[in-house]
Amino acid sequence: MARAVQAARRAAPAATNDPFTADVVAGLVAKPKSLPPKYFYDLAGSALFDRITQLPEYYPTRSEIGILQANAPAIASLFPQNCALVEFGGGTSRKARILLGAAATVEAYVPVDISGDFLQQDAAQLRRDFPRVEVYPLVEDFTKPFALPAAIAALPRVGFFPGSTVGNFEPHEACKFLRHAGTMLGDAALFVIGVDLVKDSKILYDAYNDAEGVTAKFNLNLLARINRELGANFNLGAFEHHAFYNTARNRIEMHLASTRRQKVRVNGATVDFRAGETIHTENSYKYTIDSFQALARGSGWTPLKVWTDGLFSVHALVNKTTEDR
Ligand code: AVJ
Repeated sequence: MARAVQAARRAAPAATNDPFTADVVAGLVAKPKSLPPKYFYDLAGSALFDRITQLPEYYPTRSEIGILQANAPAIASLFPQNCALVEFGGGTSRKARILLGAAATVEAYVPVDISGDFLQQDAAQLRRDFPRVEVYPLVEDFTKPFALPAAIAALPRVGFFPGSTVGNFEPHEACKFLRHAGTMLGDAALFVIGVDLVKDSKILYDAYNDAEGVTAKFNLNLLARINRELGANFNLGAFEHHAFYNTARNRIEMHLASTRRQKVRVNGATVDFRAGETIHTENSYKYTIDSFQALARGSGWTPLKVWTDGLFSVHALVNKTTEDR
């Protein structure tokens, strides 16, 4: 964010029409305290996430890329001719490139991301690398309904939602998201979704508690971002990264735990913390192949095919009205 904008925000608090401010304040006055994980990805957070994807303990990115590379022709063979590929959360097109390389008739690519920082830059490089593909970047929060560009109105659509980002939703929210996506992508739509699998809890624990501490930095950067953008005074030394696997609910939980009793000023409000009190910053739900297919069926999609390496899964779903593919 531009320095002038930061200064203006500091001078004039309570800009409640800004969703970031409103969500942060609401999350910190709630009991228990929580913050939405979509706000992890400012410039610093995106760079930290990129480091996470390269950690030895963090298998999901490597697994998913391996699955996509090994099965790209099979996945692309399910695409309708001359389709538009719509990626939810397409901050970097690294994974979409694998599909674009294998699907020769894709006419348009629409990356949708809450942060515009990388979108435009990445779009320019994509246009050079795939001259046959029209690129229409959309800066939108895909957890809320949004409109697709008019330019792709006449094309059949393929949704792409990699990274197991679907695991950030509560299962009932994932259902709502899948239904919205079905309406938006239309009757002939295919949906390719990456989903992390339930597995040995030690492997899951280590993936979110890396030895180098990058995941801790990524989690704490949320407080640093709130300090930077909302002029808050979180003491980053007085909060700790806590991540654990909740076996009963099949999810990794990330929290920031206050190491002591303290008060924090945020946008004109004072937030009290008890010693040990946490801010719940992320859920990362894990599914079995069956449990995800059941969720998809209950959300208006028919499972068509699934590819897995035993750690991660990539599902192809088809919008229910077109089962005769
Ligand atoms: C991008 C949501 C899939 O849950 O594994 C990585 C984010 N958080 N390490 C995940 C994340 C901590 C990631 N997703």
